[in-house]
Amino acid sequence: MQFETISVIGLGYIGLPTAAVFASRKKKVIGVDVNQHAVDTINQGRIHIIEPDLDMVVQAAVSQGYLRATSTPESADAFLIAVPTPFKDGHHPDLSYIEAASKAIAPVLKKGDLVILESTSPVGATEQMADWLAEVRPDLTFPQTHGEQSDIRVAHCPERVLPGHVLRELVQNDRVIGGMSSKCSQAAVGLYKTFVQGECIITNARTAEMCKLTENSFRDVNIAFANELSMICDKQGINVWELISLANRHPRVNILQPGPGVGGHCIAVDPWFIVAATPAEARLIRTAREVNDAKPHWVLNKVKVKSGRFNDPVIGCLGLAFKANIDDLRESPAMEIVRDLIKSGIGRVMACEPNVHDNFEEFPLYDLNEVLREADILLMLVDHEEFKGIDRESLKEKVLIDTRGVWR
Ligand code: SAJ
Repeated sequence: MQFETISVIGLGYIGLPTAAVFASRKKKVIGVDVNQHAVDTINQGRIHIIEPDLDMVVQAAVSQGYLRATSTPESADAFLIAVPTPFKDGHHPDLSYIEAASKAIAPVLKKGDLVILESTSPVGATEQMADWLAEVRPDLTFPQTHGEQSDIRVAHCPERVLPGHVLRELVQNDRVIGGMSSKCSQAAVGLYKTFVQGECIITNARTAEMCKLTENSFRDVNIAFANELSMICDKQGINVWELISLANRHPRVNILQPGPGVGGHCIAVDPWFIVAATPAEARLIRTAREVNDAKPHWVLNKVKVKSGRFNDPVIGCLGLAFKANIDDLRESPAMEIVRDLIKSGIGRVMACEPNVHDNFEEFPLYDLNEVLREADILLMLVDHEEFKGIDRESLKEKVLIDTRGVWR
């Protein structure tokens, strides 16, 4: 099957790199986004998100005429939907972006087209998407009613790239391909083989959906274990970092690292999709979410206790991003802690985030040296490279609270 033109719906952290990589393989790519600013920026050969090297790939793709962005879907041979799937009240998945995207592309579909859902989705979302497409296009046949004979092929192929390493992981990672029929899967493999060097492994759509949720829940549960250990060790007077490195010398033990909590828009969200669908069974997965969500409050309490001996302490907070060496503040536990500290009024808060430069107005940011000079209490929240070089000797007089093990 030949895919001359590929349309990517949603030009965010996943859609834009995917569109750019297809374009770099000399495919004609039409990127679609409801955000006019994103569309205009991309059409100027620039990017509206931060991801290493992506600017160069997009610049080349646009200037060579392979990538173009628009806010209105156009005809193509394959459509990839990469829109957000957040949760709404009660941690239930919100599929409204997928619904809007499917209804937007349905009018331009033609016989033989392939539609792929890439967004992380609860089990059943791909079938739901196919139903939305079929509602708008009763003149075409879909796999849920016509199986292998369907006019339109539909598959779920979840993205699994790590922010900060997206361009490499897009190409090198293995890819799970969950078609709604075997012809759907084969078509999707054909498309991804344009650039994927990893293996493309075929399964059905529901298993592919669950696979992505499982990967992120696995990580969440394991981080929760580390976070729980850190709180146990604190009570027992044991250095958790030393403990974990010792336990990890066992050939079958591999504990992750504790932190101030779990952030980002994936690991803190996706496990809830499993819990929402099977609440009675997903007890461990729910508890892990609760343990990780409670960790920022535990850290805040630690600061309050340590502040007790000062009158009006200066509290230096190192890092705001959701993990090291990025600028992404979404769902960041460090942000939550700093906000709550400011609200608590227990002292003067000086926050430092070397990766955020402009357009940050929520509270003042300070230079690292200024924070190191003035703080009575130093709270390490993100293990950015800049903080690893801090001279420990110069901190002798300060109270240190290290949520990341930088000063282990
Ligand atoms: N974290 C810890 N301790 C650790 C590892 C991570 O506290 O030992 C924290 C981080 O500080 C951060 C959060 O967990 O706050 C998540 O960071 P991460 O690096 O584990 O993951 P993300 O959210 O950047 O990307 C994840 C990846 N999933 C897995 O590794 C299973 C990525 O491959 C997915 O594509 C991505 O979610 C996604 O889009 O779903």
